[in-house]
Amino acid sequence: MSYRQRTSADALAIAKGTRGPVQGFVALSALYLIVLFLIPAVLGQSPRSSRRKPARKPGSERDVQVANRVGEPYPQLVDITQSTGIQFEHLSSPEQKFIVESMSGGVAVVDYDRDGWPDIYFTNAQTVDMALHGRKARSALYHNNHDGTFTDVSDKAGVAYPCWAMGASVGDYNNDGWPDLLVTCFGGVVLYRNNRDGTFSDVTKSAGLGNDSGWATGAAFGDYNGDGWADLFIAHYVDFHLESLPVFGSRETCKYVGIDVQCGPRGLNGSPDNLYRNNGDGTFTDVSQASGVADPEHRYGLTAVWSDFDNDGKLDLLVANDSQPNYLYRGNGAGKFSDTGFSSGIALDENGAAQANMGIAIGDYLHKGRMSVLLSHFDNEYATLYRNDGQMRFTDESDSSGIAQATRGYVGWGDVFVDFGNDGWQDIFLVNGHVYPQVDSVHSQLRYREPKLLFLNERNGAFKNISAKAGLAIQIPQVGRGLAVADLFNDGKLEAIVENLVGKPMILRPEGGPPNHWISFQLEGLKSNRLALNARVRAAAGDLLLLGEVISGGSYLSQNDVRIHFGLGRHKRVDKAIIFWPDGRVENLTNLVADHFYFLREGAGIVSSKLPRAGDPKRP
Ligand SMILES: [Ca+2]
Ligand SMILES: [Ca+2]
Ligand SMILES: [Ca+2]
Ligand SMILES: [Ca+2]
Repeated sequence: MSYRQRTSADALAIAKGTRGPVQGFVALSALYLIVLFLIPAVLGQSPRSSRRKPARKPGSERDVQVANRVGEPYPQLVDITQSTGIQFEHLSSPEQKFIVESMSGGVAVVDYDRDGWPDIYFTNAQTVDMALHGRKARSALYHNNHDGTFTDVSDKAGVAYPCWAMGASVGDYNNDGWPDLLVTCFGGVVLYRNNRDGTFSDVTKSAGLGNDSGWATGAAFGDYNGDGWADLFIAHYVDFHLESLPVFGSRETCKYVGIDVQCGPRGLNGSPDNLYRNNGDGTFTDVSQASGVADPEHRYGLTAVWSDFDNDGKLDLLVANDSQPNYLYRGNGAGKFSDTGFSSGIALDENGAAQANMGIAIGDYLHKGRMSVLLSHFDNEYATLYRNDGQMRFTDESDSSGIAQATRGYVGWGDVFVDFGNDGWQDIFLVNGHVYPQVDSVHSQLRYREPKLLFLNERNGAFKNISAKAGLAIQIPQVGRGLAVADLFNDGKLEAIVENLVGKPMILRPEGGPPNHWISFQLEGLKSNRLALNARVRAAAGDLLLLGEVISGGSYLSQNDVRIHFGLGRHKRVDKAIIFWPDGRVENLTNLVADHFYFLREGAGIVSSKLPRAGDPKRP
């Protein structure tokens, strides 16, 4: 069977079609759009309270500031790392002679102490030389001090030395309301149970995850069988062993543009993936084979994201495979999956080629009520933007959107759909950095350190490269890997946290954007999994029709803020919000005032709301 051929099962699914509640809402929401044209826009000042902002050095970057489609200035992304007090540095070997030294650097946002302020966990990895000498690398958990600074609490929390760490994802596997941390490692995974007192316990073995011993990369919690307990998928990359290290430059697959480089992934054996069902008693059972996601071809898995891509109410799973076709597993809601990678159009690019798929971003960048996908790739390729056309059909819009042209020549990793300007349209942000330090010695455009890329949503399916017009910080070349976004300072602006393979991270804060409004939702499941993973919010604010989802994992080995944040442009309220809980319950909320954080509990609607930085910082 050719890669392009549909299976009969896929054809049947397409023929049957589905019309989920989200699609129905699109029609309803069109009414809001009509109403909007009848109401003159009323511009107002944001009522957000003033706060001490992290220090910002004046620069000339404002001279090249760009405007969005309605003429508003796009914010400048300012490097505030120094003012946060974060001292973390990722270790790396200068020559990167082994692929296992090139892939680490995931960053997770997790409010581990539930004070309402996002904290940050940076993973770290030793070099092969360090490992051979019995030395470990120190990962770091930074507590958010509520004043723009962070404090390293790794030792007290007990999460400084999990393993040879790659990335981290957040879930609440025991449904106690306290987020737990899953660290992926070269050599399995570590599950840290949150002890509710600022400390974590390594429960990997007692939870039944101790047999996962491969090179784990992207991990994602999601309740695929709808029993209210978050299950866990873990992608594995290369079957790699320190006892039999492939020799640098030794064969054809260890050379690049004529120079000797590290070997892999091509030429090395891949490693299968695992799905673990949550038993609801603190343990997991390996159901990889029975569920159909075991990856019998041993593709080089890097990132995984759960979402309901065809809006049929059943959770699906997207797995990005380096240099090989991606998996898009369609779930039947009862524990079985079928791979629709090829029939959906997402396994390969539009030319039928498998790319070096690294990071996954999902977002509804066209306000269609469906989650589209962005995948980051290698330097001789380009980032692929797959527009979700419904019913598990995706169209490769990389060229027509302008993304392909602007991302060629870069090695992309962490990627997100993010609305830094709060105008209600999600832009695209990618971090880059080459795999081989040796490319600096080649007389070409290739460099080990690469700048980041920022694309403005043109609201018509196209994106405009504004990387040179959003401040100097993102133009500084680095060896980027992980990327997460979060409203770190609870002021309605989204920061980006970039973890680099080499040296310090970079935290970017949007400054000088338009006085747009926003809204933030934190969800708590009752019958659904407590962290409300894969719950969705559809919000209508005037002409804006927004879709957000609570997601575990994603980007590249990273974890975004689990709160759903919407930019609202000049709209001072959300006219209507529909909450789609994972267990199928649908709740409607109306007339929500903007510039507030809303806490929603399943079945109880709004439990509380608060203004930025106002009132009791404790969660309800
Ligand atoms: Ca916190
Ligand atoms: Ca927990
Ligand atoms: Ca489950
Ligand atoms: Ca589905």
